[in-house]
Amino acid sequence: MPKRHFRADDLLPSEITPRHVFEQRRRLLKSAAAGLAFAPGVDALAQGAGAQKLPGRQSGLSTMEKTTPYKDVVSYNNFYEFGTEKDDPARNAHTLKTRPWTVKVEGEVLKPREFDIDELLTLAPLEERIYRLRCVEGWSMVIPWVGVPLSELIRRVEPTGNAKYVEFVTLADRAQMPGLSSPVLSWPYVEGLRIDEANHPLTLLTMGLYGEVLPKQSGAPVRIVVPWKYGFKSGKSIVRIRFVEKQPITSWNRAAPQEYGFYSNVNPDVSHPRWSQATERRIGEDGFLQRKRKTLMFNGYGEQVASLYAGMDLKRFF
Ligand SMILES: Nc1nc2c(c(=O)[nH]1)N[C@H]1C(S)=C(S)[C@@H](COP(=O)(O)O)O[C@H]1N2
Ligand SMILES: [Mo]
Repeated sequence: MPKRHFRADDLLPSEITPRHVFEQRRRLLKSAAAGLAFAPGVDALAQGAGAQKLPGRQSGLSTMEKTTPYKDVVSYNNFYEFGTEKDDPARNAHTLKTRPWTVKVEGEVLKPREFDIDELLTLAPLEERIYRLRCVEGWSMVIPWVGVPLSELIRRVEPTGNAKYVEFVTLADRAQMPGLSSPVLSWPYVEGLRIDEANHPLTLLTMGLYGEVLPKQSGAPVRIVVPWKYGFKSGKSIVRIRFVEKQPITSWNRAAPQEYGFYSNVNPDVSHPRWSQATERRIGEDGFLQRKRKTLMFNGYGEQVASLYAGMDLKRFF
């Protein structure tokens, strides 16, 4: 049987749950079989003591694709605040202090306020959503994230009519983040979405993965996950969310405007100036015989998000 790429929209929720439960059971069995192999690995290095559980109810928005092994999810990261090599964040992020933690929400809102991390965990019932994440560099993973729709936060601060965009600002503390001494990007790391993208039900305010609180290298204690955009739109370790009228200047856009546009929707038809975006390498299944996967428009989430861009020339607004 030819392999196919499952998409969230191919599936009825009733088909998803049993398979997912099955996979989770298999995961547990595997980790049990591996004994303590999980515990003292790379993750433990960055995380300190054993990770705290953070289960979420399974979401019908999950993909049915095979999830990327946990060890790969926590050892192959982009988090330039902790270095630019893929294994730097797992080695260096242990210095990040994730509690206490607050996220300040401000700008064009009627109710500006701070949210404590514990409040973010109770904004709505936590959901586990298995989403693809595709990096602009051409690799991808499938990760069971745990979080709540970002719209749950947005609703509570009551954006004004001037709130056209949302800017996400990451922690920038030299004492905790050795990567800030490099000028590879302008710090703090800034990302942004149009308000309708931010309010889209797929946009997840994320506090965990694989049923645990986020490992530090994955953007603890809170990050955004926007599954139809290249990974860099999913800002990590967020401390400020600003509602603004003008399109924010994001860190990657500032660093290389011809290479990284504001929209950054996964789009196999728009090449990065230095490489094609037509295919991707799924982390964890690399191997000699592994063929590359075709990258899907909007990372496979077109059914849900294409309407956001109706009438827009996505080659111009890349
Ligand atoms: N603060 C911050 N957020 C960030 C980045 C970063 O360097 N700093 N890298 C981005 C990029 S390029 C990608 S691909 C994803 C990677 O997420 P992961 O390491 O959890 O897979 O995080 C994004 N969020
Ligand atoms: Mo990325």
